[in-house]
Amino acid sequence: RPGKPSSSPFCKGQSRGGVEDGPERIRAAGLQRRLQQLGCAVKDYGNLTFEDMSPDEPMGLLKSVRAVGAANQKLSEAVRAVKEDGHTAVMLGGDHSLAIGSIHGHSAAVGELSVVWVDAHADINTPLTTYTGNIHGQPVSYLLHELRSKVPVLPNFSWLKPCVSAADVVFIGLRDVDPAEHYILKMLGVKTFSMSEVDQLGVARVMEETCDYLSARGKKPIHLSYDIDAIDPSVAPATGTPVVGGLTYREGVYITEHLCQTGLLSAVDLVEVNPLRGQTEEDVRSTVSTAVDLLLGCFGRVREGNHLPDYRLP
Ligand code: DIR
Ligand code: MN
Ligand code: MN
Ligand code: MN
Repeated sequence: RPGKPSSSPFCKGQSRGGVEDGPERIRAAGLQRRLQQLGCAVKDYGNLTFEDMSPDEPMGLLKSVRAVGAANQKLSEAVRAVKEDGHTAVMLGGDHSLAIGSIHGHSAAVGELSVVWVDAHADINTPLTTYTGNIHGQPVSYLLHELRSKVPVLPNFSWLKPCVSAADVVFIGLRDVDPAEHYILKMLGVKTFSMSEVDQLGVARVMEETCDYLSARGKKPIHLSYDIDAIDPSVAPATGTPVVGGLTYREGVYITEHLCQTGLLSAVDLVEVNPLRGQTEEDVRSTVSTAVDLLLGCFGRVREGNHLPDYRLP
């Protein structure tokens, strides 16, 4: 299974520095070697570099619009190229505004997608409903056909056309949803499994229902957009907007194992690892190590153990 990490050290979709250092920490934890041990052919496309867009004056509340738009245009092209080469794309962030380019590029290469969004937050504010102005709280609204008329054209975003249908998206792990976001989710009838449903159903049933729901509309390639803040801050504290009451390590990994088994996982984002937000080095290590394990789960690592097909006893 070829896996192709590329990374996007980009932080301007939110206001806390440090998240641009996530990719290097995830690499340093041995992601490439450990994917190779699973039998994956891995190519690291390296870090994308982003031009300075200053002055990038706020538009109303919206921060760093031009930088976010330009970065996502570049990322979209990069992900599209990886997919057109026939590989599974891995995008290491960086903040979650990067899902705009990642999902757009993925869809440009393969067509209609199913999107599984694992996050404490719904990231579906529009430029008009946001009260933080951070675009990492908005990427889903930019991508949905149904919200086209609710998202004004912004500078450096004219390349972006909505490419995902609301019925092809499932959210898992929600526990911090703004009123306008909740209204949008209900209005569009988006499938969500908040932490309440994870508690009620258990993660196994959540994943079964997720896959049944998505496959009822046809087996489309799956884009997994994984925000590390979906995981409980006791395990993954080094992130910009931690929220108590999150997924356990085991629930978090189970999601990736189940999606891997569908054979449809086509691209993965792993975002919002922020080494500067840990109180201690152990906080950062635990967060990064969880991120690596989530990615390994996406590429076939199972907890019962793995061996390569050509393994022989000595
Ligand atoms: C909030 C927080 N809903 C916002 N969102 C976050 O800024 O729109 N997303 N932290 O990751
Ligand atoms: Mn997010
Ligand atoms: Mn989040
Ligand atoms: Mn399934």
